[in-house]
Parts: sequence; structure tokens; C-alpha cells
Amino acid sequence: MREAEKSMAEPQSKPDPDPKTEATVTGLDLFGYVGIESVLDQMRRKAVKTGFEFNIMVVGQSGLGKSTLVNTLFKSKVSRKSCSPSFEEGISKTVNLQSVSHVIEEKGVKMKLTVIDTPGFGDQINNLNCWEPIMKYINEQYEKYLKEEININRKRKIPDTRVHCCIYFVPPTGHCLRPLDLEFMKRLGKVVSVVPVIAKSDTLTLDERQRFKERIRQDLWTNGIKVYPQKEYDEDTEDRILNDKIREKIPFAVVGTDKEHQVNGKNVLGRKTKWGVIEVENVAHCEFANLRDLLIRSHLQDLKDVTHNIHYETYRVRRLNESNLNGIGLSTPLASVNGTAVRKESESNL
Ligand SMILES: Nc1nc2c(ncn2[C@@H]2O[C@H](COP(=O)(O)OP(=O)(O)OP(=O)(O)O)[C@@H](O)[C@H]2O)c(=O)[nH]1
Ligand SMILES: [Mg+2]
Repeated sequence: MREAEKSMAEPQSKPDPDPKTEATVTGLDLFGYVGIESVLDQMRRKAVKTGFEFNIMVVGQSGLGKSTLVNTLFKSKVSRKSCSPSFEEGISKTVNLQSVSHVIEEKGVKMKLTVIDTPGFGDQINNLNCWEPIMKYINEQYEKYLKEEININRKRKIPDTRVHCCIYFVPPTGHCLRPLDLEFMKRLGKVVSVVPVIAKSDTLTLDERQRFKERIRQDLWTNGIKVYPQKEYDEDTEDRILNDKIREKIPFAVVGTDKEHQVNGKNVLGRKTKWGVIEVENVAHCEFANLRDLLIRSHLQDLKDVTHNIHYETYRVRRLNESNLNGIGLSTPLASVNGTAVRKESESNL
């Protein structure tokens, strides 16, 4: 018996295998060209047909330029198309949590982009629990998705309203993060990917901006606040190198506008001042372009993956454990759980 175990554990004791049979057998060797890589084309075609959904939320104190940045982010023209008329006249104070969706099509790829604009907080004397409506919204979207997912007759494609990224606006004080910012980001960071930005950064000099950014990074670190992209989710060295560069730049110092101005004969998005135009998409002027590239060009899929695999998964496990504890089977859709239990859950998270 021992001998048999030994021989199984030590395959090297067998005669040397024929190197030809040990080598990876490629499709080419066996049948000529198989065309495995065409699976990529198939996946691409499928993805293009299905389209993409991406949801961003903007959060921060009142008057920091959240609604303005929403318009800037999607080249304002795209954004303005389906906004309420008040956006045409100028951006007014946001009073309700509102989401605006646009289907953007580029080279045949369709993306339904939804931006959830939230009313600013912090203008009350008592800001206690001002994060409640935001946390509630985020958890409600997870709950909606979960209900669809555990339905017996579930849809082939579950509509995804989960918040994939939350842009948190830090006021350009130039000092440090306020207790309110710390508290808010600490709570948000546990349920959603948070990308902090310095709002209205045209009000800071370049030196002030740099020092403020370093201070914010330090404050986040000392308070154990996790912002996107998180180190522990880097999948390999390539990811780490790319994300380290982003982590060094975070928080992005952004400037927003919904107006275009002529600069050197070209129409550019910018803020006109007495001293010239601050070009919003010019990286020498501000880091709006870095933010846009992160969200749309380089990390869109990763943000969706982190939302699904980390944040939603945490929510799902907790909810299903809870259902089991309450004696409600997994197969029972949560829709049939009394509504108060669901509501209590989102509140208990606050
Ligand atoms: N200097 C400067 N002003 C800005 C910037 N972005 C927006 N503003 C101005 O700030 C004011 C408030 O902008 P909003 O976009 O309404 O701010 P908000 O965060 O949506 O405010 P609430 O809806 O009250 O939460 C407007 O007059 C904007 O023109 C910026 O980057 N720099
Ligand atoms: Mg607003």
C-alpha cells in the first residue's frame, strides 16, 4: 500500500515521458487550424448586441458642482439632451435624488449610461445621518437585483440599476478632510466603489492643489477609508502598475462647466474668467479628463465587476443568511418577504 502511495506521489520515478506527448498539444498540431481565438469575436458580438449598462452617482455638499460635472462628464451635449428644461437655462439646486439616462452609441457599441444626481447635503445645522437617503438608494438597488435574481422565472438579463461608482465631491478648502467627509466616505466605501474628487479645483493654486491632494490621501489612509481602485482587488502585476498610477493621482482635482468657449479658433468646454479660459478637458488645467478616462475608458468593466463580485456579493450573502435565519427558503423570492423587513435592512446599514 505504502509502495503504491509512494509511486503515486512520485511520478518522477516513472520512465521519462516522451517530450512530444508531454508538450501542450496545440489545435494546429492535431487538426490544423481550429480557430479558438474566434471565441473572442463571438463574445464581442454578443456583448455588442446586449449592450452595456453603467450607473454613476454623484454625492457631496450642496453647491460643489455635482450637477455641473454630470453635464461636463458626458460632453454636456449628450447630457443636456434628455435633462429637464431647467438644465437648459442653467443648473439649479438639486432637491430630489434624480437619475438621468442616456443611450450612447459609438462604433455600434451601445451603452446605457445613468447618472444619479443627489441633492447636496451639509447645509443643515445638524448634518447627522445626512447620508441616509444615499445609502438607502444604493441598498435598494441591490435589493431589486437580488429579488430578480432569485425569482424562479427570472429574466434572461436582469436590469442593472446598481450604483457602479460613486463620485464623492470634497470641498476645495485646501486644509484637510472634514469629519463629515470622513464619515460619509467611510460608510459609502463599504457598499460602493468611491472615487473622491476635489470640487471646483480652479479655486486652488497648483501648489495648494498638490498639498491638498497629499493631505487627503493621508487622511484617507489614517482613517482606514477605502477608495477605488483598491489595492486588494488588483488581479496581477499589470493591474497593480496601472492602478498605482491612479492611486498616486487620487483625488482628481476637477473643474466642471456646461459652457463652450472659443480658444484658438476651437470650441472647448471651459470656464471663462477675467484671466482666460480654464479648459476643462485640458490636462494642464485640471484633472477632469483623468476622471473621465478612469470611468469610461479604462475602468468601466472593472467597476462593474467590483460592484457585482464584491459589494453586491456582500449584500447578497447577508440578505440570504438573514432569510435563512428567519426560516424563509432561498427559493422564496424576497418580494414575498414582508416589505418592512426589506426596509429595515437598508436602514440597519446606515
Ligand atoms: N468655480 C467653479 N464653479 C463651479 C464649478 N462647477 C460648478 N460651479 C458653479 O457652482 C454653482 C453650483 O453648481 P451645481 O452644479 O448646481 O452644484 P451642485 O453640487 O449640483 O449643488 P446642489 O444641487 O445644491 O447639491 C454653479 O453656479 C456652477 O456654475 C467649478 O468647477 N468651478
Ligand atoms: Mg445639483
